[in-house]
Amino acid sequence: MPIPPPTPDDDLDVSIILPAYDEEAALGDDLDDVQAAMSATAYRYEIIVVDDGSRDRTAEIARARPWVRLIQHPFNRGNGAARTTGVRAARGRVVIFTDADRTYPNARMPELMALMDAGSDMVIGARRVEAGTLRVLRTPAKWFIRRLAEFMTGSRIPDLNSGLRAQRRDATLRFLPILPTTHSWVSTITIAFLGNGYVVRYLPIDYYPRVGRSTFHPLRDSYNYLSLIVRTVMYFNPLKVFLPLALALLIGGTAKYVLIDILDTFQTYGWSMTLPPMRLTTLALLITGLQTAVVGLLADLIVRRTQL
Ligand SMILES: Nc1nc2c(ncn2[C@@H]2O[C@H](COP(=O)(O)OP(=O)(O)OP(=O)(O)O)[C@@H](O)[C@H]2O)c(=O)[nH]1
Ligand SMILES: [Mg+2]
Repeated sequence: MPIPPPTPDDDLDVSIILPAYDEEAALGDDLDDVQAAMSATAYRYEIIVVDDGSRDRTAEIARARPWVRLIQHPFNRGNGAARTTGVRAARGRVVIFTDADRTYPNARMPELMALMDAGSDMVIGARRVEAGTLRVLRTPAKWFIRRLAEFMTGSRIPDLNSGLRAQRRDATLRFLPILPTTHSWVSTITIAFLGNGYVVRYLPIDYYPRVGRSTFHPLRDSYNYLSLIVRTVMYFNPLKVFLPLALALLIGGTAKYVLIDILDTFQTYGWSMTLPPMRLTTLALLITGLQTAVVGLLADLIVRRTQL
């Protein structure tokens, strides 16, 4: 049964968003899978394709399906920008994301919704295996960022940047201003939810090799990845990194003064009642430690004051 186009004040249960950039090889099959899975449920839903400035037949394939809402970026703005556009346009109280490259089991979407209805704020399809393009490069990088995010949020994260996920739209809107236009959008929103006390659950899923050309670029995406690390540290809980760092520098400086500066001086010139002057490196360690602590406290203050 074709879905009537949503009216402005239409309150739907869920909006399924597919960001798509040159995905003519896969988009049609993904859309049909999503439609087959969701039309078998009682949910009131819409399917949104955000065409991110594709140069191939991506838009045409979406238009060929009247039950798809097609939103187009005039030029390529990035995977994250496409997701932000989708969330802004969505009318569902929940938004579900999936990629348009046949890599995710879209038939599992009703299970994501069931877990949302059971009181989750976000449900992530946790991939059992990594099958992404150039996975030898990506696996260690992904492992490090996942462990950093686990340390920062104090929670176990089986999969940080899975593209198949469901999340509350109202909570997502809160964080849109800090979300990047790049691939790091999904990792950042996961950390934002975990860092602000939302309930995040995981659903183990399979992950399939991509259909169509990948635009993963090791250098560009490694840079984005580094900025993700900085953002992860600075946005949600800076003290968790700055304080241990400051303490290490202060303890290191103090230890050096006692065990090297003082002992060295006394061994050379004999014991005296006055403490010897600090050496330059000791001073540098202690001052850097103090500065790191102050920067950490300031960053924490800013995070707390601007808590979204
Ligand atoms: N790469 C890329 N994907 C985009 C962009 N805009 C939208 N997308 C879509 O975002 C989704 C995820 O992007 P992918 O390139 O598949 O990212 P990935 O899954 O990490 O990488 P692969 O292993 O190559 O599939 C896909 O549906 C893309 O079509 C963009 O500017 N660049
Ligand atoms: Mg992909």
